[in-house]
Amino acid sequence: MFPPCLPVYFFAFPMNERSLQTALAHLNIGGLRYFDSIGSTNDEALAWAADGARDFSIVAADEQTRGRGRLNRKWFTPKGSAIAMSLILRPAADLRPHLARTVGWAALAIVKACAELGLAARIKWPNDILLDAKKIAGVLVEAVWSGDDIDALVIGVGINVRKESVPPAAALQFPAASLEDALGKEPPAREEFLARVLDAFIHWRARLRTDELIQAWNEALAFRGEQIQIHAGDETPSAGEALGVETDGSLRVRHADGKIVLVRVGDVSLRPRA
Ligand code: BT5
Repeated sequence: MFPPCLPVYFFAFPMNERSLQTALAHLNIGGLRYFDSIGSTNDEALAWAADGARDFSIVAADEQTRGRGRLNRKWFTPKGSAIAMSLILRPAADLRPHLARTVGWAALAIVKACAELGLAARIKWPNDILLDAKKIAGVLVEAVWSGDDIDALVIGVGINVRKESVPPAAALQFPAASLEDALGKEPPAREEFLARVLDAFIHWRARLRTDELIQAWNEALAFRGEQIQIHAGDETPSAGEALGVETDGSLRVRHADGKIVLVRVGDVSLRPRA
């Protein structure tokens, strides 16, 4: 009887350190730090990584008070409703030439976990995960450097699970939703979904160097073959057709004059063109 009862256990109790440990027990994680409330799990993970955290160590929190997106944009993680997780990786030498693919790897892990719930998620290049054209998750990759070498990577993942996690529209540049919205019913417990995401991280880690990863990234790419606007920092937005992802994770775009450019993973964001 025990295994069939497990999801009921998860539904009946809010996430806490114990329930998270139980959900992740089958994974070979390096370590786990759980917080009821924290500023940013990425900040904690960066400090822990600099202090010697082992590969595949995890920082997770029920609530973030200073959650960050790229360029220090605010990321909302209200308590009791979302996943805020940072994964620490110590990339082996054979993965180092492929680290530009990290954001795609993380996005594909979330896409796979959504597919297991019957949801077809799309990746708004480079770091947003969409369901029904609304953002349900974001990824923030940061590095700990040792001289010119990357010592550790911190992959921050924020996922809106319950409706209450979705910020007010006025705070957003792009529409947002939650797994609960997309499913139209009670979503899985957060620790259960996080375990699926981490399983999927392991699945794709073994394939980080392969063409299969780039192919899957292209298949999940939102706005492929469509006209998009590219916003890079303060520069005037440029426009073009999104052609696909290159082997180094950059986006191939065809401008109106036929010129093809590669947009590198950086502080850029995409919007569909009205
Ligand atoms: C991201 O940045 O999408 C990366 C978000 C990463 C968050 C995780 S949570 C765990 C870890 N700890 C952290 O402190 N961060 C990571 P970006 O592409 O820059 O998008 C940021 C924008 O998304 C904001 O400016 C808002 O418009 C929007 N946004 C904020 N919170 C949101 C939410 N909960 N759902 C959907 N959109 C949101």
